[in-house]
Amino acid sequence: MATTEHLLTSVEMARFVASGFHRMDAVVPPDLNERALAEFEGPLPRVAYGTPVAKAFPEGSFARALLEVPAVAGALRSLVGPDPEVDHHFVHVREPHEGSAQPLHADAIIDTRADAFDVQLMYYPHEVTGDMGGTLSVPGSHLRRTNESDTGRYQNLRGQSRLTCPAGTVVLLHHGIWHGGRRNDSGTRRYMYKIRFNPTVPQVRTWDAADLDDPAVAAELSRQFPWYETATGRLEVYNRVRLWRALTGNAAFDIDHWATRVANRPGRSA
Ligand SMILES: O=C(O)CCC(=O)C(=O)O
Repeated sequence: MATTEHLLTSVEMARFVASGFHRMDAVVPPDLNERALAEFEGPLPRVAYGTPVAKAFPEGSFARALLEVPAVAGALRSLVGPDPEVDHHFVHVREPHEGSAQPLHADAIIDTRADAFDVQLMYYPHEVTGDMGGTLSVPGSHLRRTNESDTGRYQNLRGQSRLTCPAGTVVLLHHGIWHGGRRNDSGTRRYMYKIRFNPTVPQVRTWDAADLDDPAVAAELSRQFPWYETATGRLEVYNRVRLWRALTGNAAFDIDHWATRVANRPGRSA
């Protein structure tokens, strides 16, 4: 897959670590979007959990073509590394005037990994307007580990984002982000194709790390989101530092002493 020219920078990776998503508007060309809409009318090919991408999506298949869009290939490789496995894939449909929304959730059980994550690709083959049930997500929620729909009773968090986008938009998300399909009040079916990827290599410097020492990296990792209260947001900065240490292989990285302070246990080795 053509990736080298489209790898994310360290600043973009840090933005992902802080926000939990990387959005690419209209990166998929119109002919592939049309093909997608036709494909989504039928059943998707069955993919067993943990199938390598090349086997899950053979040459010539729609999904392979989607993953070979250069911007998608580069961003995916930056986030999950080379040769990921497909966990599962699914077409999520919000029916016209369906009358209800999905509760806010994360896609799986509590996941305590601090040094690895899965990536979820969400692809929208047509324009999604404000009344079409765009996916709701909460930026910066991905490292606040929850169990499935334990967050389902939360309504309208400050800073939440209800996606509207042009056709051909792809969003790559950390598996832990709180999200949910919204109510479709329009007369048009809304499609979203999701693929979850599992890494098969350590996710260490898998992007273009030439700008690793750019001060904008720490600025991104320090970013606050509106649903945090000041003190609550500190936990997210700490969680990001732990993930950034793992992603860069730099066990000394810190912001405002948060990770150093809580690891300080003089005279104890384990
Ligand atoms: O339909 C959507 O926008 C989101 C659906 C989804 O991601 C889910 O059910 O986990």
